[in-house]
Amino acid sequence: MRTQVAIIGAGPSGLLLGQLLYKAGVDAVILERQSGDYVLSRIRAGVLEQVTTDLLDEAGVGARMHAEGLAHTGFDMLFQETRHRIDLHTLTGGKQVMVYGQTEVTRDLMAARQAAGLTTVYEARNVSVHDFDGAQPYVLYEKDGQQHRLDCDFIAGCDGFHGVCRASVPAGAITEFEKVYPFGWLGLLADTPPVHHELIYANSRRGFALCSQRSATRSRYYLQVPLTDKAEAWSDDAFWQELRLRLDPEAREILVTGPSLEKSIAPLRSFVTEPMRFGRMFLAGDAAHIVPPTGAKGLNLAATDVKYLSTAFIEFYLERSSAGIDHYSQRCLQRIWKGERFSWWFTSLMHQFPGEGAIGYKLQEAELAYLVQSQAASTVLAENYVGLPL
Ligand code: RFL
Ligand code: PHB
Repeated sequence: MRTQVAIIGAGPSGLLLGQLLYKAGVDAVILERQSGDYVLSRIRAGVLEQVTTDLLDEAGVGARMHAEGLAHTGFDMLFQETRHRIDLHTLTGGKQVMVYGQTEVTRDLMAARQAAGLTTVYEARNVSVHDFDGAQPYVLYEKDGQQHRLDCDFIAGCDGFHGVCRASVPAGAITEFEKVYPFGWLGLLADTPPVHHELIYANSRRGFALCSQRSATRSRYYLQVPLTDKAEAWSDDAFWQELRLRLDPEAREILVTGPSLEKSIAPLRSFVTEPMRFGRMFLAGDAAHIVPPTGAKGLNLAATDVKYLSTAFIEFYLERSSAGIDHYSQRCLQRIWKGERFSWWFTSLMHQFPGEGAIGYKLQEAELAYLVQSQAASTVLAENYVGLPL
């Protein structure tokens, strides 16, 4: 088989890239290790920046998001048992975010790809990437016990943090920057009405908590937990009880609990790869960088990588220009480091760090008080949360 762009990974990065290329008439094949159902079963991001919603519109997959997504013009910061609203709309001159689950974004992209009759090979095993430092790269994979070869002009590594593309780059050609946080997030999804119509980010002395949502009847909650905890060891009752203890009296009172649909623990990490281009192979999304989820930036950074990468490929094929390709890594990394900085800062402010002790809380509480009292400080938070301009 031959294609122009071989995309490894059918998460949101790979699917969005495939859709944008298809719209421009560039041919791509996607190889995905898992089944489509498995990809849809992973519960992840919930908050989309306008840059991302614009891109989904450009890809022609925004209709259901506009119909079912929830536009949010603010969120609450909770500390010392009191909530303070960050008015995104006022602080940023009219911007907002969209609460629409990554699962739904993925579902919409999968449906569009299927409707267009484009090739996605699910359950492609032992994918390996070859000769990307030369002019004729290719990909090998197994499907149903048979080996296949996919020849291409370019390889797009959209295969997430544990993918094969970054791992195939020779050690001397890549620099990795990493920070692993000493805790994880235990997430719970439930068909219960959200405790509040907007998100609540809570700094409690018991640890961070986040009240998010997927719709008016589906909630998503997170608790900071030690890395040694196992999701199976957390009963639903234990989760709800701990969440209540981290909320303010009003939220504690009105929180509606119910059986969990999903419960899982995600470790928190800051990670960046430089560069993001290796000859004819390009990394995009979680394959190249990870942020702790506190700032809701992961999927949004992935979407902007894909915007730059699709533009670069389209310029290459339609205008015979390699300028976009040559600048891809640098353009992405400028934006990524700003997202990394914000996510690290917001994580540091909102979580309890083992060993920090009483002075740790006191300093956080002073910064939080300043943040909600100073319009300048609130504006910095709001501006980063809604997303920096491209
Ligand atoms: P993905 O989603 O990991 O997809 C990669 C795909 O590649 C496949 N793959 C392979 N395929 C073939 N061969 C191989 N060798 C392969 N190895 C891997 C995988 O099966 C998979 O299907 O990466 P992508 O597409 O770059 O998307 C990135 C996002 O998933 C991620 O950044 C976000 O989920 C992060 N994130 C959030 N981002 C936001 O913008 N807003 C949020 O509110 C937000 N909340 C979150 C989050 C991530 C979380 N977790 C679980 C880490 C909340 C959480 C809890
Ligand atoms: C989510 O709804 O999953 C979510 C929302 C905001 C975040 C992280 C995750 O910062």
